[in-house]
Amino acid sequence: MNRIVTLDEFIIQKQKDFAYASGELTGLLRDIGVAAKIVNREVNKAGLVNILGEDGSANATGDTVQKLDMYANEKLIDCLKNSGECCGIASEENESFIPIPSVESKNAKYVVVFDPLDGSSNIDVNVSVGTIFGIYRRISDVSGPCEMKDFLQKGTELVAAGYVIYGTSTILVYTTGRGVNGFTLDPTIGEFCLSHKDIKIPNRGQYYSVNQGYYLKFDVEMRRYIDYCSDLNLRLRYIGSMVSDIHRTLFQGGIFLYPNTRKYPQGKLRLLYECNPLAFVVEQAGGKAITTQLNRILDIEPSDLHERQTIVIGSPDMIDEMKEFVERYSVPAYTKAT
Ligand code: AMP
Ligand code: P6P
Repeated sequence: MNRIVTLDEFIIQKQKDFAYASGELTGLLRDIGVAAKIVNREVNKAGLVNILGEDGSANATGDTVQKLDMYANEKLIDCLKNSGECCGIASEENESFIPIPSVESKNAKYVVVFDPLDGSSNIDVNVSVGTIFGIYRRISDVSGPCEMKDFLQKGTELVAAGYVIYGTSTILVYTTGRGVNGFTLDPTIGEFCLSHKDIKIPNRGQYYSVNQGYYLKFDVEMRRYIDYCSDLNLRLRYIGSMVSDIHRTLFQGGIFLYPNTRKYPQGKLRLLYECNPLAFVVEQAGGKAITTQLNRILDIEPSDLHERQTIVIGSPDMIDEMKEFVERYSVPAYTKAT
């Protein structure tokens, strides 16, 4: 019987690979683990207390806010504010970034981006939802408060990234650029325990994941690739919760696509706190993550906290095949029908 390795033990162990490390990143990662446990507690009992449903407001990006969204957002912000290792936060739920005063953050050198509860429209029907996070080293002068440029960094600058999926079990998956590991929450001891060591995505899988309802609104090259997946008898799996769809893709192989549509000409998913962190994890597991224009997600220079991006992410061989379809069938923009 393998000895239990808790998330805290694992994080502390990994710090030893960096003799010069002060323990700041370790502290921040552990605080994210604590926040995940707090959010998990409420997600698991959401049906029993009055935090289901909508709170009637809209968030910074116009999406209807679920009560659990706001709860998760508040808990994550509280944990990071108290951490002392984070000097600023950017959340899907907040229009601008949240500087954490140096008296609390001891001139910390990290900023955190997160989607506190992705897929939250599924909460009321008991479908898995998730938290997505990314950690950057600040690039502004440490003597002052954090600045917008600390958050608008390319995904290649991420120091760490990961997600928590609140499903049949609660699993935290993260990377710091040296592989990907997964930790399952054991509620009997209240600890995330190492359950998926050194995760590697299969080179290809039997699933493709896309909202088929938008098929007729996709560009021709996307429709041709989706037809190809269907011709191969691949199985369509689309949960409508990005963390859940990516988690399945990571473990079983496959490809997830959210192309541009008329409603979302830039794509729907957010670059900073959805696409980049998940792209970092999937690339570290041996997968690929590109836009429908074939640009590497992690290389994109963000210009806005909430900018949207098209994304195709998953098994490397399947991404390569999809690229061939784009190269073969894409029509130059000036000839595309509006
Ligand atoms: P720190 O002094 O704690 O901010 O760590 C400095 C750098 O060492 C971090 O930015 C990481 O690149 C690396 N590092 C420190 N602690 C850890 C850890 N627990 N896991 C992975 N990398 C770490
Ligand atoms: P659609 C959830 O609202 C979300 O942001 C992602 O979690 C999910 O992948 C996507 O939107 C689903 O969008 O347009 O297919 O309902």
